Amino acid sequence: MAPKKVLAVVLAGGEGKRLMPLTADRAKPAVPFAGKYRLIDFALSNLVNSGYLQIVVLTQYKSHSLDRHISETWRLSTQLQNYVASVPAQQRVGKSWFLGSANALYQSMNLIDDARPDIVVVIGADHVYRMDFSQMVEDHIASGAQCSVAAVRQPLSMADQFGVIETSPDVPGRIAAFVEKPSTTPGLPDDPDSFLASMGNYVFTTDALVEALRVDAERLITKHDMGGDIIPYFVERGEAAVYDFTENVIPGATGRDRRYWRDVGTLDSYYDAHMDLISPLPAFNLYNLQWPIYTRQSISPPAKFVRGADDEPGTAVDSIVSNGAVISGGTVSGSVLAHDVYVDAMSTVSDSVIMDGVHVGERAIIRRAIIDKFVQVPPGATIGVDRELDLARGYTVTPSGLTVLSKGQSVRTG
Ligand code: ADQ
Repeated sequence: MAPKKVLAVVLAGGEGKRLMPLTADRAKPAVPFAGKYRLIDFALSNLVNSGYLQIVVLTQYKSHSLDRHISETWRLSTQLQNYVASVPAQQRVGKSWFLGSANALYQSMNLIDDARPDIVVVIGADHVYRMDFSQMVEDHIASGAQCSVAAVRQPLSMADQFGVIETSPDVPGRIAAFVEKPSTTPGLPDDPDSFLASMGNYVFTTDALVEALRVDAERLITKHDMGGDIIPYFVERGEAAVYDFTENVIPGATGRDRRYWRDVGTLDSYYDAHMDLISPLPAFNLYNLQWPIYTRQSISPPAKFVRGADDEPGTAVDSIVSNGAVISGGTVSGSVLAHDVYVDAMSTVSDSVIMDGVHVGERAIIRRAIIDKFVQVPPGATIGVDRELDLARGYTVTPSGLTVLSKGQSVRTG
């Protein structure tokens, strides 16, 4: 059988309200992650490592830093007709911007017409994981379905954040019911505390997808949403199959890392995903170079650890420290430091995510915090030490007690 031609579409236009203030100034897929990446690097690396090199990224909301990152980082060989193209909303169909994720695809139908693929792989851009999509495509073709939905088990308490899949008792692998973000759902027969969640990654047979988008566009009652409208359309017709993520095999992935998938749509899950990186045997292994995660190469010099003004050594333990960081005295623990972070003498940074260019002044204390780029923490300042004080100073404090500072936010002392 001739190999199928595959076009990959990355949905990257969502607003990411639950990641505010990190998304105040950038699209969610452009949010920095793990010191040197942007969230979209995981989706794009997975596609490229799967062998899919014709990729369009549909953008809309505050897409400048996302577009810049894609054009600077993701240049594939155009001579071989390979590309990662960032495509903004263009009002090609009527005068509206993208009304939902399905409408983003509908308005971008010209890209499908141009590429003439047999199969369209549609994925989100806000998850941390490794996945070989070619295995899902093979499964899709073998199943005879028109649409396949990648699925992973999640705890029952999270049903309201995901599409919930019920499989058919009669036809193995078929989806019998799909409900987008229900308030509750029953547990699985063999695992009553879990349900089967859609990962927001889909494989479609091209003609069927085009028809589904056309039908959706003409409907009066629709949110033009992939999870809310397009997947239920295929399920109602008995044409949707489930793809079990735990069957996916990644070279070099072992232990817990083999099944790692995390939605980083909230500040707490974004923080937790960072903490998953830093233990000696991490839940997610960035160091598996058999399935590399690609990103932009920085020109920053190597990280440096030196004695501070008090002659005490600068240290970092159970932490990731990126290029350009200088730990000049001070103690860093359980944290992820991005490029060009400066930590001054007698300060402590613990259990925190610190982004590019942040300067931590002498004797400052930072605990359980996410600090966006270029924040200058003055000497003696505290962040994450006193919840009421943090709120009074205008910082974001999550229900679980994380303190979050936005890009360049000014920090007051006293
Ligand atoms: P959500 O992630 O909540 O749930 P959504 O907000 O539509 O769904 O985002 C999905 C992807 O589409 C994201 O990458 C987002 O950036 C993008 N997107 C959203 N609106 C867009 C628009 N107008 N234009 C372009 N891109 C847009 C989805 C599924 C669930 C599934 C979870 C898994 O709907 O069924 O369980 O993903 O996290």
